[in-house]
Amino acid sequence: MKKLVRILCLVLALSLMPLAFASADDPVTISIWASDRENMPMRNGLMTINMLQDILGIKIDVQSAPTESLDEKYGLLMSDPASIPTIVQYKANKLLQYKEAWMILDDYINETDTPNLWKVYSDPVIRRYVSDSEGHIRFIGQRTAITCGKLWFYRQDWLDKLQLKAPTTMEELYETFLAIKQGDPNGNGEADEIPFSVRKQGSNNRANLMPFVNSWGIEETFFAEDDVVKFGAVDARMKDALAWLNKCYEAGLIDSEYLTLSKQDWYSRWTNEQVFMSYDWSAYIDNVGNLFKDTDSPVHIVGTAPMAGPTGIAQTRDQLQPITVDEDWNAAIYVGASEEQVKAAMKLFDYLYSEEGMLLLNFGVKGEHYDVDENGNLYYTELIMHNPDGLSAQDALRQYGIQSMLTLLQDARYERAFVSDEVNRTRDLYEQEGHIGPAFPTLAFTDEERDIINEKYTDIETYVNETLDKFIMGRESLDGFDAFVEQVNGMGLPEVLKVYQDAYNRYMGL
Ligand SMILES: [Ca+2]
Repeated sequence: MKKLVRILCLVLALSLMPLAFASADDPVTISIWASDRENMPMRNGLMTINMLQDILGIKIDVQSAPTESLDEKYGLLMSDPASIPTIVQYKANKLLQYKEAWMILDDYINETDTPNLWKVYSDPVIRRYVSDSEGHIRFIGQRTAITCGKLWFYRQDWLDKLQLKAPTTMEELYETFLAIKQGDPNGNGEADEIPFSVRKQGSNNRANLMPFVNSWGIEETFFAEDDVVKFGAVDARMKDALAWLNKCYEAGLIDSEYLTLSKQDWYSRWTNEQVFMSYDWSAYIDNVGNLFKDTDSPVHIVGTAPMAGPTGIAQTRDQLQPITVDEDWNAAIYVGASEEQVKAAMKLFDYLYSEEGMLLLNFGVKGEHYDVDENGNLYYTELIMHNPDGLSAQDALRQYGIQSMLTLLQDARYERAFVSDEVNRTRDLYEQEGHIGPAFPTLAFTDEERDIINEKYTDIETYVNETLDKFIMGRESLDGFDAFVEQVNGMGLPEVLKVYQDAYNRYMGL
């Protein structure tokens, strides 16, 4: 009994202490739900997370969500309001599906309190990317430094060996693929070359194959042409593009496993001297080249501009937008967060957008992970570029949480310092010579519009996904293309397009 009284007295004493005491000594805790990838960790204990806590005087608790079935995990999280942390980082459209769950940030982003965010989001074009259908800012975006993300690259040494000219059109590319297939550039006497091989990527496994259709002036799904929203899969031009893909597939010029190939298996095809060309993130020009580092292969990987289609269009459209809305880095603040937590979260975001924050998250600590040369250029130290534990430069950075999931603002200097001259040359070529086509914006829908999309488009998407692969692989003849279009229209595509058009008009202010 005596003991209980003592405890009660202690509790009473604590409760009578002034509140200021608690806030001065106990930092605010903010929790962050975020995608945690094996090669891109977002976890408690990362160097960057620890440093941010010290610098900002807040406590950060990362709730790591391994990327396997991330959509389901996100759905579960959102179905239980008690479990939603201060900050949720995810794709823009997924965040906007639950827009009422997020604080409206319009007033929190201003010149006085968050000057670094203000610099970016006072621009109405940038603001659009992070706004809901009523124009309210609902999250902070992943700002991209360089818009050329993915590109085509091939083995120049094989072109040289077979005395082939660099192809510049889709038809020439087909001829080049054939010559590679028949010319035995790896010299083993077998036609085992795979002229075009890609690894499966993301939720759409075709993602590294389909950008070829951009040369026909279309995209796989939604795109706008003269401000009219269209659906690429049912466009007449898609039939021609699919005919090209099917022609290549049937002749064994495109990897028959393009839907399922893992990164490791794709790498093996390269080191087995089978692959001529691919399409992937620009850094893969270097990653693939590095696979041959300790071999005597004469491999010489170079980037190439997109091939021109029938009307001369030589573009890729799946490039990075100023805010990469379809990646997992966009951050929203839960409406259930306390005022103190909201302030701490905004302080964190503003810091991530500052010069100092950019350097920490893109480069790490000066003298340790990076340094500055006499011309003021930043470069990574040996610890990163030639990591003593044998890690790639990217993995070396990411083990510290540098360039990891909390990076809300990428730095062009990072992008340039990290890659070879060949990658920089190719990216410049894409950006400066008009090879990056218009990207379709991520639109914000009203609840009613979203209902129509959920009701109609989910089935359309599944059907189109399956059928496009059947056409490419020749399991279904392209003679059936018109019937396919009719089927998709019957499933409600016109209603979905109307919704997209309305949302697009709002977005563009038309
Ligand atoms: Ca061969």
